[in-house]
Amino acid sequence: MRIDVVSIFPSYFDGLTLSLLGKAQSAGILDLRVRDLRDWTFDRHRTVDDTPYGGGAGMVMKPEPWGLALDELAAGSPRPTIIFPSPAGEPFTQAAARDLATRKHLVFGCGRYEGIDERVFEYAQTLGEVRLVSLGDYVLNGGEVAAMAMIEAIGRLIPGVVGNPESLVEESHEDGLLEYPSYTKPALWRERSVPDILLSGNHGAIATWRREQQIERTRARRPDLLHGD
Ligand code: 6GU
Repeated sequence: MRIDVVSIFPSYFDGLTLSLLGKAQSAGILDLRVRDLRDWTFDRHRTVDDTPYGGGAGMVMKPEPWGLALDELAAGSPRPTIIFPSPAGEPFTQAAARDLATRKHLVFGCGRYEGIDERVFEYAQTLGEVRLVSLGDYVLNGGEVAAMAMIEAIGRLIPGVVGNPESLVEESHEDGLLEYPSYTKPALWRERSVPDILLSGNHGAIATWRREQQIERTRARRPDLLHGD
């Protein structure tokens, strides 16, 4: 998979060279390219923002650098998926990550300030499938941290990135429930013991207990997941 990122703070993404996604890049499974939006500006100050038409607080990202960036990154790619992280977008979920992990080419456009000129989103639809995607109901200063979270969630679902594919199955959200609790040695630690059932060797009973734990935790912490609301 190829992933292009456009940002005015490309060094945010340095962390993605670490760990699993770094290995995936060295192995040629993931081709991640981070670009500075200012590379598509031509004035002395490399200006990417301007005041909003109609007035109001803050600044808006100018359309011209975005248009040139998207033209260059989409060139030769048959309709890439173009993702703009935005608190006004659709929710990013594990199902969305699974879907996006099947794409050949993703482009992340990271906005800052009060956002990007609305015409950029319209224009981007002429080049690919455009998605505005939100991490949740809170506000970040820009799309960078959100894009990194999405790239990590998507990247680990690309076949070959996570060494043992079974470890992808029994995780929170993969089956619509939160994950069951995990324990390791020692069996007694600071007067706290591991649940007896896990030491019983009865794999059927362990599977049943884990499922009960998943349901109980989901009821307590995320009842919305059980009721479909
Ligand atoms: Cl995707 N972007 C920004 N700027 N803030 C957010 C977000 C995204 N998701 C939640 N808050």
